[in-house]
Amino acid sequence: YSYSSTHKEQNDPFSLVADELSMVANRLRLMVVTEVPKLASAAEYFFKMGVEGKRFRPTVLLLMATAMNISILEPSLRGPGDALTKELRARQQRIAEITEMIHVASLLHDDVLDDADTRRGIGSLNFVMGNKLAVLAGDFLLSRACVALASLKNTEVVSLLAKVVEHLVTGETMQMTTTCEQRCSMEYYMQKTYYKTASLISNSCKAIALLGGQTAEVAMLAYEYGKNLGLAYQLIDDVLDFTGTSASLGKGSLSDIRHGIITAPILFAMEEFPQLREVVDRGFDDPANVDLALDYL
Ligand code: GRG
Repeated sequence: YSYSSTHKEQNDPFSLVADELSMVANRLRLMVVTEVPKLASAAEYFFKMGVEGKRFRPTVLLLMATAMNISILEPSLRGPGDALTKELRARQQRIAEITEMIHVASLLHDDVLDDADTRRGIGSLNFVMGNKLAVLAGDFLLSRACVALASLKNTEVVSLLAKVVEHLVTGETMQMTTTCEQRCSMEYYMQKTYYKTASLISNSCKAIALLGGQTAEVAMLAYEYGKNLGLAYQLIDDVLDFTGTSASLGKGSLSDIRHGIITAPILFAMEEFPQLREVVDRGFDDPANVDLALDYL
């Protein structure tokens, strides 16, 4: 990574972390090595080249690390070559890897819960290897993530990311609520979205700050930034589910509504058309009801 950005980097900030992202990808592949062949092929499934997804979380985390480390290091310490920078940065890279591993574990379990058959443009792991192995592979990734987390020997960071797993489970459970009375409010949606999506991003941003030796105040700002970014990311994801194509999404569109998941576009439409509430209350097991709801969007 470079401290004096070139013209190319000014136009494309992602190129600042491009090399590091491939290092993260390589390390992730090594982190899931196991001698049990079946488990090995399940665990490495979404870390293989070409199906690594958008890598949004590691990209954000490494860019945040780049921005923060410049601001705390004395000018004499700046530069990729010195020992302090390298050590600090290596620990922040571990957070990028652990975060991506927790994310992939949650995708594996999510696809089992939703009975989804595609992910990242290929067959989901449950579709290809079955539900049982997909659940076990998710558990295995979580365990490897925990071991990597513990090796950082920072109890605050361990608690932050351990709590995220509880949040993922909580958000997913909140999503299972069926009555419109409970779930058809923006407040409920935002809380669920924080747990399901933003908590991982916000807490890992905070971890980057803490491992970078930033003050508690800066760590809190990093958390707030990650929270808002995570909420925005999910809102966009929700809209894309209605507007995207199978090719751009890597899975079928309209999958949220078909799974009965109430997302922001429906909540906004409901504000304008209160009669949509009745349609939502009927549930979306009947495809005709999905079509009816789509008419309001
Ligand atoms: C045991 C870790 C664990 C979780 C269990 C299933 C579950 C509880 C949580 C699911 C959480 C989930 C899938 C939230 C959705 C977050 C989201 C926006 C996913 C899509 O992220 P992208 O678009 O995916 O960044 P890629 O494929 O690009 O990485």
